Amino acid sequence: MTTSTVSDRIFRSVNPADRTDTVAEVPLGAADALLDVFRTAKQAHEAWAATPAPVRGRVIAAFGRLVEANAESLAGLVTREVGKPLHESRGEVQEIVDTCDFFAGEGRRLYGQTVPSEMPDKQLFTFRVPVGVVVTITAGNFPVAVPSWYLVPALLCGNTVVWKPAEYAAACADALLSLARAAGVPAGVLEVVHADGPTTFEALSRGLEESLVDKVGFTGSSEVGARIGELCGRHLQSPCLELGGKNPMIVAADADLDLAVQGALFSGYGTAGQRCTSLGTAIVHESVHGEFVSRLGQAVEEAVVGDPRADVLYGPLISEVFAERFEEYLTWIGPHHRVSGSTGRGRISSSNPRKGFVGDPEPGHFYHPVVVDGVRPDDRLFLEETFGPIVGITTYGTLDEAIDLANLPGYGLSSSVYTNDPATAFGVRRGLRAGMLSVNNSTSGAEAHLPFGGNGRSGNGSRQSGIWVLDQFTRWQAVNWDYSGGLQRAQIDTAQ
Ligand code: UN1
Repeated sequence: MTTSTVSDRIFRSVNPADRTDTVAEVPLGAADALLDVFRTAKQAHEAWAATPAPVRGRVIAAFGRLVEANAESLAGLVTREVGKPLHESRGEVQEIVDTCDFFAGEGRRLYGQTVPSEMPDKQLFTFRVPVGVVVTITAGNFPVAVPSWYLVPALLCGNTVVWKPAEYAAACADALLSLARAAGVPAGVLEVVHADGPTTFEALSRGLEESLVDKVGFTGSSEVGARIGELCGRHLQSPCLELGGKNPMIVAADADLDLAVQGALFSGYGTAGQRCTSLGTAIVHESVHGEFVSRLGQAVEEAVVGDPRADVLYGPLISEVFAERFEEYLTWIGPHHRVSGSTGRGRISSSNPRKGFVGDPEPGHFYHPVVVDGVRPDDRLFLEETFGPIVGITTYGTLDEAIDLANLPGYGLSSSVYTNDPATAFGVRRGLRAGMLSVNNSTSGAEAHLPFGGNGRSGNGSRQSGIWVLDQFTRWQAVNWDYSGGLQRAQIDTAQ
């Protein structure tokens, strides 16, 4: 950020595992300062768009190589700043490398089409044109991988990018920016701004008004996503929205229950339940429900939680905000779901809060895993995204019932079904509104080159990753070239 973006407010990003280690102190920009950065990005756009796409692709390739070479320190920073276990942080960094691998090659494709004309001596073409300045606002749960899903394709397509990361992931953003600079991404082409939510919203609104912002990409809550969608809609823009999820897992009567429990453990409690793809509710066939509850209860009892530098299932929640919201859920659950043992119905959590804990739990935002059996369709736990280590369980009889339950919360991001029967798997595929479905795998862990995104409260149908995201960061331009020497009139001269 340029010095003009500095306001007098400093944000202190702290390690959520101990809440004393200061990871970064960043000045938060004022709206005027953000507008200055949008202008810088606007000015930089022409030259970057004129840079041949294969050359931009080489910059992306260099960026990927640098991220790979610095993977260990970047992963360590992710763990330190947002509390993700080191093995997951390494995976997150790998996701950037995969994204760069994919898009470096796209620099030599970025195909348009040649299209036949209705008329002789006329040729039609399509070209992909960069949209201009992309402003992307990202969350802290994937502080580097998910941002790379915006930055990498947007830059490759010839856009300039202003990235506003979550404040509590500021150091990760600055580290990624440094690697991008070292790889040859010029100043102005990619900028990071640090700001709070209201300031960002004000700057976005003015930036859209002054035609400084051509595309908004947002990953975060459905509520904020809806506000961004409204704002963009007023300027006839369609943002790329990647929002929340209440991701269902359907466990059919014929499911491999051990596999299903492993999937529930990973996607329900991995990342402390703070992925947009985290498991929300397991919808289990009534014939295997008792067995599933007992095996998941046991797995949860044995789970090791704690210091994210150790080999744990998950570490702390990312920050105060997440912890407060999760506390509120726990308080609500108290009177609504009675506690019972790990094999009965009701709320199950480790009886000894220190059991299986690595490190000192006192100062950090640590929470034990919770399983809530018997959630009903009108239950808050059934309907709302919790973003914490908690999984609800309910039962179904017929597949249609399971599909209705899975769609009921109104989200539509990820989903999974455990079955060995193709008719069940494809029946679920047809019936679910989710943008992503895993068969015999968990709701989390999408690969970096398939379309990622959701429907309903999970997004506006936009997709990230792979070739599909190119439609977010380019616009089609249609060209028709008439070399007949006469005026050929479409529809009129070709009418029979
Ligand atoms: C997110 O939580 O915002 O599929 C993204 C997954 C990861 C990405 C999650 N590859 O779980």
